[in-house]
Amino acid sequence: MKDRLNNIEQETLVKIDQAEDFQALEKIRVEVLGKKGALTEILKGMGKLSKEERPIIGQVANEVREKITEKLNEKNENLKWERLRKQIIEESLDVTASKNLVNIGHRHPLNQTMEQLENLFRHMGFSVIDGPEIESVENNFDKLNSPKNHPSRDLSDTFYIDKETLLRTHTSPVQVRTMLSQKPPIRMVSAGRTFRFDDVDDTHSPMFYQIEGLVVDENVSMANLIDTINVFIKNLFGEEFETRFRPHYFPFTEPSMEVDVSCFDCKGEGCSTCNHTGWSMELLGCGMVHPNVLEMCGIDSEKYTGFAFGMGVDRITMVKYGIPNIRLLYDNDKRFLKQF
Ligand code: 2NL
Repeated sequence: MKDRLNNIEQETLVKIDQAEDFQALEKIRVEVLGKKGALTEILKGMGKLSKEERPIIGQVANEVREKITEKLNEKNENLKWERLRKQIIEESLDVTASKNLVNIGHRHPLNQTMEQLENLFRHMGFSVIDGPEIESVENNFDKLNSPKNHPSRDLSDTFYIDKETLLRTHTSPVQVRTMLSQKPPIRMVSAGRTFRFDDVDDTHSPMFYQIEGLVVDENVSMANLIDTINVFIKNLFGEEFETRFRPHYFPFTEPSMEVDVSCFDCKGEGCSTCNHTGWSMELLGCGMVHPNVLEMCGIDSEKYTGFAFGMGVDRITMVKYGIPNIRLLYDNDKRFLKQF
């Protein structure tokens, strides 16, 4: 009887070890410990044993049942962990798999130029100020000393909303607003959209971008203006670029100048792009702020002087990258834009 019990124990423990799933394990349990199980049958038959044998065999049978039960529980735990491990592997997400799903773009070349200039001027101690694109005639023309009969005021050149309101034709009204709301010293730049009633051609668009700067303080001179412009041109284009200042006329500055920069193709040697002059023409305009403008903006022109400058972001971007046609900047064709 003892041998029988030991055999059952050995066989069952091996079977449990080899069981591959919960069903197999349950089958083994029923076969040994179930109502008609091998061990149960032996326990049932204990009555037939002699008085001496009964406690010995009973003890061995109980030990065998305990060992098997313990082994069944252990295997059950192992199968549970195995099931969980498989589930984790099957249900896990590879979060690195989205590599090519999102098409990430980049800044438009016009915004790149504007941000580069804004950052440069920030480093030079200027603040960067924004203003509205819908402006008053007063801020856009009157306070900038623009003559009442100036052609740029014409209905055919400016988008009017009503008699007193228009789409700003330059970013200068932001400077006007700054002078009206702040006391000198003022050092500021403003960049953004401007609008003129122009037909589209290779160099014109009815909506375009400008960046303008203004400095007002005591003892501000032409020398300060020329140095500031030389610093930013060299930073924007490269140290090897030279500037040339020519007299010009703007109603809001006196004296006024236009600035040329060394040709981008030949760096000043002379080539067909620059008509053999060595210069890239009319890249920006500047001058000393007209005393009338200072006075109309509430600044004492006896005590303070100032300089201002302005340029077309489109033109600067086109010269810098050799873009021949302004339309390319507004078509939003990704094949073109992704080159920059
Ligand atoms: C150009 C020339 C310029 C200014 C803009 C300005 C603003 C105030 C007072 C005086 Cl509030 N001047 N701005 C001055 C000179 C030139 O722009 O060619 N822009 C595209």
